[in-house]
Amino acid sequence: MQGACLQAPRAVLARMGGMTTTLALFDDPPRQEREPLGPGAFVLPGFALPFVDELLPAIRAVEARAPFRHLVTPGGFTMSVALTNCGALGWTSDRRGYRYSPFDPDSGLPWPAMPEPLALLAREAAAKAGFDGFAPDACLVNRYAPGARLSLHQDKDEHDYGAPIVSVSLGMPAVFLFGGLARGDKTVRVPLVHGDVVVWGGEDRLRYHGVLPLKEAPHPLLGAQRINLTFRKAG
Ligand code: MD3
Ligand code: FE
Repeated sequence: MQGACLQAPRAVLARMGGMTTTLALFDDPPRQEREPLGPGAFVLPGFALPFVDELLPAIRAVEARAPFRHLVTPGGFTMSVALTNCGALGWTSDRRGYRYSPFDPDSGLPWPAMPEPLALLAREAAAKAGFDGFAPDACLVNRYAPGARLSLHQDKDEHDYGAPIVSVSLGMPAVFLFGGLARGDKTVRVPLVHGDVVVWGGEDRLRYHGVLPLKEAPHPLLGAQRINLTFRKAG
């Protein structure tokens, strides 16, 4: 729903003829088209909603060729988030390290091509946040079941930090943690719902970030899961 909101419902004070009355609002106030999180980071609430009918079948087609898997980190931990990729490059991890590769290590085949509706959404969202000409070569697809989380990290396996990252949230809501350039910096919590897009670039590109453990709150279209697409210029 386009009018869904970041803030909790709240009471609003209205002045009527010298009297102040409290109106309990049942609807959340409308969110702005573009909410800055930092000098180069913007939430675009509901920006992906007009694309969803095309995104879901495209994601299912990717998943059919490159199934979701739980990667192992170099430290030996199995990630609670399941991942697949599409595009020329895909991100993978094993005991040897993290890397982008043109091949799916499970099948030995190239990753599925980036479906056109996904590439178009990424390009339009980046432009809306002031990054014209974004041409991603990698799309990581993360799938969260209830309880899955992503601990605080930086995205620095890409070659060109000049390009932004575009993130699309689908399905169950999540609370995103947005930190600073050092791991210990304070974090702000950003609730993200189905259809929200976030664009991170410029001086915010290397900020630490993570996702709190997902609460069980089944979504009408996607059930008990959250899917996050992140578009990157990796090569
Ligand atoms: C902030 N995924 O896959 S994308 C990831 O919801 C990842 O699945 C999260 O972090 C998810 O690496 C959130 C949001 C994101 C991506 C890149 C960033 C936030 C960022 C780079 C700088 C600052
Ligand atoms: Fe990340």
